[in-house]
Amino acid sequence: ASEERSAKAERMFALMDRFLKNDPISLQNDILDHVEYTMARSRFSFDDFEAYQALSHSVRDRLIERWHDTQIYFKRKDPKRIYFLSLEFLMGRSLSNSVINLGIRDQYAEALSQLGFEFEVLAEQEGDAALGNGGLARLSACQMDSLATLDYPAWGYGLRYQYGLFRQVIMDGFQHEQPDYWLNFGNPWEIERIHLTYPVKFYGSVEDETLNGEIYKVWIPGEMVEAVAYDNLIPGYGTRNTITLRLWAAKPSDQYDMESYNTGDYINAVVSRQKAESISSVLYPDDRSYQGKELRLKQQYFFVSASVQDIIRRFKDAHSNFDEFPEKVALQLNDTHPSLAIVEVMRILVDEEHLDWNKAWHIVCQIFSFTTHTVIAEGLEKIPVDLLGSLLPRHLQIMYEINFNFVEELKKKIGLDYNRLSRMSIVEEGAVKSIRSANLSIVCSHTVNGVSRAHLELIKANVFKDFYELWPQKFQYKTNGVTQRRWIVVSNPSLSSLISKWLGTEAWVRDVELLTGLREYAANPDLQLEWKMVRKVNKMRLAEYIEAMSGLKVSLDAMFDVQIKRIHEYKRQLLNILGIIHRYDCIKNMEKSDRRKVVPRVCIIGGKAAPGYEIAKKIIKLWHAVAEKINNDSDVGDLLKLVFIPDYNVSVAELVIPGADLSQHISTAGNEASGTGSMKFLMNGCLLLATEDGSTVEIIEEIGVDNMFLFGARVHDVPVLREKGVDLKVNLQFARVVRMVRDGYFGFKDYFKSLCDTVEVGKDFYLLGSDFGGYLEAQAAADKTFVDQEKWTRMSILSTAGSGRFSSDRTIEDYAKTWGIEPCRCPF
Ligand code: 6GP
Repeated sequence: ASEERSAKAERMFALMDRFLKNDPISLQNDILDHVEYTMARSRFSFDDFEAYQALSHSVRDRLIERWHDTQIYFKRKDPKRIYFLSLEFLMGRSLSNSVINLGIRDQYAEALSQLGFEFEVLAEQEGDAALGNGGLARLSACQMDSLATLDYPAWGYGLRYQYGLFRQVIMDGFQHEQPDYWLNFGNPWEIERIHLTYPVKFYGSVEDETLNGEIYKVWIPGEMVEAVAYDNLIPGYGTRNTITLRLWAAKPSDQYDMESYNTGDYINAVVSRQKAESISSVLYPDDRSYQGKELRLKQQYFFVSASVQDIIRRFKDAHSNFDEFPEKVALQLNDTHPSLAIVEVMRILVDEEHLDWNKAWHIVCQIFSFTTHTVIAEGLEKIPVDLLGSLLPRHLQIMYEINFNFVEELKKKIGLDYNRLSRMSIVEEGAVKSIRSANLSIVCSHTVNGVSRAHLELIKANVFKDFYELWPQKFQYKTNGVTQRRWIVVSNPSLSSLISKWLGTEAWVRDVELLTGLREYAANPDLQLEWKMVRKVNKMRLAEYIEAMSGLKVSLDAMFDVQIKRIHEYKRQLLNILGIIHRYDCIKNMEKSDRRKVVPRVCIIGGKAAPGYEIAKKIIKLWHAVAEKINNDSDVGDLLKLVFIPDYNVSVAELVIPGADLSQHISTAGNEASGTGSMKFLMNGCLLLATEDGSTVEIIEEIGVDNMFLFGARVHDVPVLREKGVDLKVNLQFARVVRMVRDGYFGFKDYFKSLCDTVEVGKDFYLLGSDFGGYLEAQAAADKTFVDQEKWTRMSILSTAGSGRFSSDRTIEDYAKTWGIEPCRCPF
């Protein structure tokens, strides 16, 4: 038998003695083969979409080769692995990013052009994978790119939602939501692993079982579903390493439910079985409020349980002693959403692997690291105990036991300070008894990370003060970053070539600190000229998009002023609108001869409001109402134009960011945990108009306060200003613009009333009134600088030059130390 096996193996190796080739002819053959055999279209007749699909499959084949090699190499080397658990990943499109990371973009472009296709046109066929809401989810995607590029042995784990983030449609200026059934046309970027499944249990009861004289807890589930793995391959840049993002989909379980139905209602029995799939059907579109919904809790446990089972299975393939677990496994909790993983590991170690409690607890305490992405206590998750007890009865028992031990220890340290004990308890007693996911995560993790230095200071002083005082060494920060591969190389190829030309190397794509080398040429007229050309072409691209989308023609000489992000009161899109109304008002009241001095602006905004967030939806409507008036005012013409970019997502960002002159990051100080949009603009040489909030504090350190337009209250001013309020008599400009909206100058008087109320004296929680003056001054400074194009371009070059620290490569290097992992580079 063994002879037979080795003969077979040899035959296999003989067949697989080559890798796929990347010369244009081989690429063409592969693409056409996929047209014919995968798409089942004739190679003599296929359209752009089919060409895109075939192209993707040929790229995927190349990814698979590297992925296999990487996985085999990891298995052989058996390094400590990092498992990144996140309920959301905003991956966007895969095609361009993959071919750039594989280093075969030009070969593909050539191959396609000989077939009569254009790479860019085909790339536009791809839809976005929008399995996330906003900053947190896009950060996860950037970090996956860096983990692969830096050769870390990493796995991402998440949920394969059938419906991603809703599509935003604007009708009469109002937001409507449409389902994003993104898998409709198939997804060539994922690999379905039909045999890689785990059972996930829900409901039921817990019973005692005696085994060899010991009593163990056994969970008898009331429902069981199957988790099926879908692997998405994440290639590194400049390395063979290709890692896995494993997303789980829910399927009805065969193990549990295969007994025949004898109810006579066969059809309904099958239909109700099918309901299992609903667990992974839809992403919750609300990024900051926790609603205590059963389906959400099911989603969290479903993905966590499958992931933990997979991780333990992989560990047991190579090890038999759980003492080695912390040497081989690190788990990262991306916010509190995956915090049930802690309890799931405890449950498996104690109930299934039969480790004693203390030993299991000792292991758990060494493997988890937790990152929080918010600043406000109201944003923290709380799971009602009743809900948890019914859905996951054994987990509730384990949480109680962890909490009991924790509180006992705590009493020894701080005494019987009942207020503090009750604040720190994992269990919140109150009208609705709940589990505080954040407290659970802090108690059980070895590290608690903030996402910027300012964010860490805030959580130390506010939401997690008690814990910080108890365990100061646990609290750290890892400033967020974004990947320069997607946010410069993919989205702004001309800037990318220009940078490489002036630095004399492409090495910055892996070693982004090299961008500082641009500083010495910031005033060089030749670079300035080329820089301006590149920026102009990008503006042209954006202007074409705007015209195609809205019919509006915008002038390329105008300053393109952009604010794109989720719509939130704290992000103050309303401040932006009120500033525009003020600008409009000034233009209208100006002598005609003075209008020549006005710097023309195209104000662009984009972003989604959570479907149930009324005020955010009113902000969107106000933008449209103001745009309607201004854009149709012939008196104003090109001096001021307003554009709303609907359905803002990753691929739209890739188009908008390179074309922006100015971008706004104007949250009330103390509210934006970090902010990552600003980093993308910075890399692309867009100037920032910003408040000193979140990561902006660190951006100032890198590029200098003179290279941006800063304004507004600082964190420590905020409580004072809230207390004091602004006197609207003093702040006449603000009072006037709010009054214009209130009085129905833009129509919809009744509808906008509640929106205007949010900024009335005494209620203006986000301090639009007190920051208004500073905001207008910063805008005026931007206008003044824009007239001096030499200065503007120098500032723009210096922005890119100073953006290196905000690469997710640096973020991941920071995390790697915390996780205790080392690179594991697959040899070529
Ligand atoms: C966001 C933060 O608001 C943003 O400031 C930060 O840059 C980003 O996370 C990444 O750390 N938070 C979320 O998206 C969120 O859902 C619960 O927080």
